[in-house]
Amino acid sequence: MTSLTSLIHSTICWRILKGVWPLPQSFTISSERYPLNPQAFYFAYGKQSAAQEGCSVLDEAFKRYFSLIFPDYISGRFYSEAIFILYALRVSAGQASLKAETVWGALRGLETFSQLVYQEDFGSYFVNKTEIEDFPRFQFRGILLDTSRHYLPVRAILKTLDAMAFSKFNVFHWHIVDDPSFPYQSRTFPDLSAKGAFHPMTHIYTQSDVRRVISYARMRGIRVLPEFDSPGHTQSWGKGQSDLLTPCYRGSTPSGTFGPVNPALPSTYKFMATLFKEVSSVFPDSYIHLGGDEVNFSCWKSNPDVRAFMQKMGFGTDFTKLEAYYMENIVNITTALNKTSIVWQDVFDYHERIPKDTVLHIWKGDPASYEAELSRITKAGYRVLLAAPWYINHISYGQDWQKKKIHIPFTGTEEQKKLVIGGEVCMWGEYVDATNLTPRLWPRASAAAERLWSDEKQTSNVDKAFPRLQDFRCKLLRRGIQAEPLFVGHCKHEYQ
Ligand code: CP6
Repeated sequence: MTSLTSLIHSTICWRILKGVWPLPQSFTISSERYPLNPQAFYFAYGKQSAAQEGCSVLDEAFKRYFSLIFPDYISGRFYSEAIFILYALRVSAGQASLKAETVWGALRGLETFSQLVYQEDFGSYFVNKTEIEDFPRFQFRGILLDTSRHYLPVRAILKTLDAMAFSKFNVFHWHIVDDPSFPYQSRTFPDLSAKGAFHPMTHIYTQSDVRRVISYARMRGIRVLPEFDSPGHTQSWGKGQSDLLTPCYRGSTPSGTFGPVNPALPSTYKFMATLFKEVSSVFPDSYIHLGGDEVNFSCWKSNPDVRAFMQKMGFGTDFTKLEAYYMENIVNITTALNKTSIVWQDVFDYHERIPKDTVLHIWKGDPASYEAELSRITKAGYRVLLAAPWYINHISYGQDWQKKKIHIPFTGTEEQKKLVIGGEVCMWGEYVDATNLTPRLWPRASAAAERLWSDEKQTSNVDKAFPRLQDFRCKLLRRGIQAEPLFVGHCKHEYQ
């Protein structure tokens, strides 16, 4: 088997390899190429395959990938049968086989296959003799979208899910509500969106919208992780749920403004238990994100009832104890609902009495500080998710995609290393809505996707990655994703 690096350099494989993103873990590709005739091409389930026709995930994927592979081909017949480890892909004369243990592995393999097919100048399709065995480096490869700072129409979310599948992302972290607006239409508390959304009819996600997003994501092998961030970041919640937020005081009288969720009232926990019961049934994923970040203590400090509660609980004047108490209660609520909690790193920083299966999400700081945090959290035995290196909403002049290829830092034992479950690209929404979401995400997020999928040694050289990413970006354009250019150049099929 030829080594991967020499393959990247060999001219034979140049055009083929340069379009496959993220790079498979092992790869042999030959100069022998086969023409593909869309009229004769079909997918079929292997005789030995456990999945057969009727498996909706793969039946639907075969249809999608047929059109992705043959973009110009219109009147094709489609056989809803097909062939095909995570996945092994072998392309030989007259037949390609894809083997996977799970339908999700088969989806990733279909994606790779679709990226291997290319078109000559006169339009005919080719694929080269190829053997691939592939698996992801991390199990959790996410993108966060923030639908509270700006409402994102469902179609913008679906488009993002399409593009996520092209880069092999598998988690959509839906930061659905926050201070500015509450667009989630709750069945049990309809006032939350009726009063807390930017608009009660047009700027909300109905139950059917949410179901549509979840099923669209599932068909592409993407889980939907909902975040209901509290006790901070909850200003919009207060509009539709009275007595939930803490009244702030000026001196001895309420000032008319409100702070974080009121942790001193039993009604708060009753409300949260009911809300999370609903959320855990609407979102089938085993994870729920509970937030817990950036709690400002000044309002709690100003409120005499909160201070009295602190005394009663023996917290003294340590407000981190109060926050810890609150988060513990919320985590217990979701644990009782059989869900695994994910919380922002702040929760670990306050205290270490959270259940050991809670996942900590690192979002703060420069490489030195998140590396230290990574080391502390894994030393305590918790699993972590890394978001800090990939703030995609931050932009700077030049080729800043290269920064997204950041080396994943690590100082610690092998045991600690295994606790890093993956990473996430965060698109905070202060300056992003449907007009600029796609070009800001793509192809920059793809750089992070490759870090999360591929072998780091094989893919860390940015000069070598550049032409592959440029080609991948053209592929995104060809597939209708308005991905921004990396640098000077052109695509054979420009965006229209
Ligand atoms: N919103 C929420 C945000 C941020 C966080 N939580 C945030 C803060 C600072 C930066 C990036 C994001 N906008 N709810 C922190 C997780 Cl630099």
